[in-house]
Amino acid sequence: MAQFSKMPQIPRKDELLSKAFQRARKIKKIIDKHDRINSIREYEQNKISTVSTVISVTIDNILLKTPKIDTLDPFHKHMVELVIDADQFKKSLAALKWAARFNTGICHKYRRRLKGTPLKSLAPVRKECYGRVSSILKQVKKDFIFLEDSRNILKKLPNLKNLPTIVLAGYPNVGKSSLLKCLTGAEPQVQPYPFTTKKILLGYIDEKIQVIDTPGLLDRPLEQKNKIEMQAMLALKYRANLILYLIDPTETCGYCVEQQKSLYKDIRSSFEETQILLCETKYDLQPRKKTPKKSLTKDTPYFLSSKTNEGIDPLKKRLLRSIDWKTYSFKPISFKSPPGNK
Ligand SMILES: Nc1nc2c(ncn2[C@@H]2O[C@H](COP(=O)(O)OP(=O)(O)OP(=O)(O)O)[C@@H](O)[C@H]2O)c(=O)[nH]1
Ligand SMILES: [Mg+2]
Repeated sequence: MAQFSKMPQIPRKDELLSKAFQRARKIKKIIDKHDRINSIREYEQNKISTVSTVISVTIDNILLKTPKIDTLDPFHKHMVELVIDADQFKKSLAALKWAARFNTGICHKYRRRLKGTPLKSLAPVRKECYGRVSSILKQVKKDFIFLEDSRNILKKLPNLKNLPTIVLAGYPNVGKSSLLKCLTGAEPQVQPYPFTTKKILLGYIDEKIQVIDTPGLLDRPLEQKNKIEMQAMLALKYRANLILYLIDPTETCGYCVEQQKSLYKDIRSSFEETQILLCETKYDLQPRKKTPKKSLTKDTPYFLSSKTNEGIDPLKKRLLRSIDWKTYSFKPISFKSPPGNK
């Protein structure tokens, strides 16, 4: 997701500490022969300042470049909540903020303490400060790890464009990803088993239409849908200007037509406002008869084959012709008999 791709890599707490201590080690020890104690004092104070600065700059940069989940648009916000523990994410950011502030305060205190410290105790006092800094970061060790793990998940979320958008939906294994490939040239993973697609994938028709391929849905209530299916539901709810509902009449997907029709009915009633086109997939596997092919439902479908490309170009042309650039959506696409792709 674009918003999270700018989030900087989150170091482990030990990485951050060694970076800070290493930077401090590089400070040159310049001793003024006439004022030995003060020059050493200044040297130790500089070391503390450097450690404090490295830690607070690193953490401030993380806080600045991490998007606020609550200000994301509803689709992205829900997607984030689906893939990571958003509450923990906020708590971990707050913990880092606390650590940075506390750390600055401690370092400030020790720098002042050095002012009244005798020569032989200067280095030990500075080391004591290092110990305090380490123990503060130790308290947020898990937060560094959690944030980095989350960043790695969030940066993989898709970058959606602001284009008229079609969402492909249907049971697992019905041919959604194959259709995405045919329509857009995208290279999704296609496998002969269900639940191949585990996250939403994108492709573009002539750079004018965005097509979202979703994980397979099962015909079951929303509360029972798993996190992978929920990504498909979010795409349908928030991003679909048009839904292509795919039915596999050959049942080679492993699900019977009745189940697929029942999900179709569900999707129609859940997304009443959205235009839905029915597509029957794997047309190459269907027995050819001389009489026009009969539809499985009362709605007239497009008959498509991603293997032989039958029906793909007419569908593409129809979609491109139907773009309504005023609303960034699609004009109503009506089917006139006889059913087919002409
Ligand atoms: N013969 C034939 N096979 C197809 C066609 N479309 C897809 N398939 C096959 O059906 C299987 C599933 O295809 P996918 O495109 O991965 O299906 P999917 O709906 O994306 O599946 P999930 O991601 O698991 O939900 C693969 O073995 C494809 O090769 C088609 O038009 N004709
Ligand atoms: Mg797929």
